[in-house]
Amino acid sequence: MRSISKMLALLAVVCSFWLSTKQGEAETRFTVVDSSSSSWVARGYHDYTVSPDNGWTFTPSRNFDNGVGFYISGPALAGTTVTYWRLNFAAPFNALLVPGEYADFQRFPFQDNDRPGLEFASTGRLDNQAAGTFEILEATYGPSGEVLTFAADFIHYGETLVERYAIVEVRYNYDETPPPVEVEIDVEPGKGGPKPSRINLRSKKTLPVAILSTTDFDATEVVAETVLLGDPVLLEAGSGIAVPSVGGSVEDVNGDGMDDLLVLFQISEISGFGAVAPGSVEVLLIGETTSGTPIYGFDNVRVTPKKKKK
Ligand SMILES: [Ca+2]
Ligand SMILES: [Ca+2]
Repeated sequence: MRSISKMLALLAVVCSFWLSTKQGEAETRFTVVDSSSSSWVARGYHDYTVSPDNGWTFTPSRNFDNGVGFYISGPALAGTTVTYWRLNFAAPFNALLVPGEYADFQRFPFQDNDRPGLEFASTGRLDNQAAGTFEILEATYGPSGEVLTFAADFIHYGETLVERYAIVEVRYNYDETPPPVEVEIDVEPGKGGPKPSRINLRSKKTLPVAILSTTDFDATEVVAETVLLGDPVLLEAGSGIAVPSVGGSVEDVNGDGMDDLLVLFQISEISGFGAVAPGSVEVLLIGETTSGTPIYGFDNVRVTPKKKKK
């Protein structure tokens, strides 16, 4: 069993590794996916997106119904006249806004106590009444309740008329990458039993590593081309670089009736890039599934030749 503190240290390695490969994916934008020309607020805009990239400012706030508001302003895009959008979301009963679907809203702040509320306004325009549904994908808050990250999609019917529709998405510091999932891996499956498998750094062969399926996880969904392997200690120290797999195949390596993914690494590359070195006792494997979920797993190893004595 791995101790908690060691586990946390390893997780920190995984996370810093992920940040280094995934940074810059947090997204801030306001998009009118589509709207009808009779939508008073969205004005028939479609495929319309503003973001900090084109000089727009996103200012989140907390509204008096315990919900979340946004004031989004900037220079009008070519062919449009809007210089600000205003949004206010609220859950029924003044509850904290959390991820989920909020059907059948009314216009904020005039919604009934047991109904969700949404305000959707643009430069000089606001409907008297509104209907529709919004979905909160993410809402996270800081210590004083300030909005840290937020993502929502909604369909808005101006004056409650479905022909006056607008389909809108808002993202604020939102990172769509799902959190990493720990998976079970086995270096050189079937060899050495429960003992750590041996890696001979002088070998010209490939090193097979199995990513094992469980009832909760289908390893065959891992994309072999995304899989990297290295000693977490060396990766964190920056003295080694994780190496990519050179191929993968689907087979049930442990005979439990569930297909696993067997990925191969060129041992000469592992050695050449210092991904594993004499003295390594553990390897970290990372990768992604077809749906983009990051995965990681650890296995103990023994490495030969051993470190030279000084
Ligand atoms: Ca093994
Ligand atoms: Ca299996």
